Amino acid sequence: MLSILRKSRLKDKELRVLMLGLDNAGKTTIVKCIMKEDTSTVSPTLGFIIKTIDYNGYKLNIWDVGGQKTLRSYWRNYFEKTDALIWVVDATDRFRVSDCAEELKGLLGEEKLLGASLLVFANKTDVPGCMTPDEIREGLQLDDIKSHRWHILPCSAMTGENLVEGMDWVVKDAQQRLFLY
Ligand SMILES: Nc1nc2c(ncn2[C@@H]2O[C@H](COP(=O)(O)OP(=O)(O)O)[C@@H](O)[C@H]2O)c(=O)[nH]1
Ligand SMILES: [Mg+2]
Repeated sequence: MLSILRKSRLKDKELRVLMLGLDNAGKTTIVKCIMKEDTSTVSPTLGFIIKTIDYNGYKLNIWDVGGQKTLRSYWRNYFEKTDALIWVVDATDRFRVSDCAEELKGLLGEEKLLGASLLVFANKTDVPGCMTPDEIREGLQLDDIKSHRWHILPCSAMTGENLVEGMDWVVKDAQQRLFLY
């Protein structure tokens, strides 16, 4: 039943993308950069923002949800019908890697997210000395993930590096699943 629902939504070329990560990772800035909006005035997201991006004929409904510790318990209200989860990591934040790994692990154990593919954005790679994608891959133990298809990309919401490539992967992965069902 779920796969039929998915299929019809894919036919409509609409994808629901959930953007999550710890606070300050750069989620809102990434969305703004993709939308070609001014990225110099971003304030912490207290609730959620939905932005619709037209990408290659697909409508990506991107849900940008606040990541502060007090807000994380509300994340589950947004899980329903998620096609892709974009997990944004602040590559300069070495102190919160384990916190970040823990939160991601919790999400991947959520039943409602089982059908979603996972894109990990290692953001802020414009900052010298930040963690490499390999370090983040290790820190988040991505190689242990068996429940979801995943992909990691270094990116920057300041330069725009790899943001389009990330959306590309999300759409291609969803397309592939359409053929698998
Ligand atoms: N240098 C750098 N700073 C960034 C980047 N992305 C976001 N930031 C900054 O990180 C801070 C948090 O960004 P924000 O989008 O509010 O994070 P969110 O809490 O995940 O939505 C802001 O001061 C942004 O300007 C990036 O790619 N490079
Ligand atoms: Mg935000």
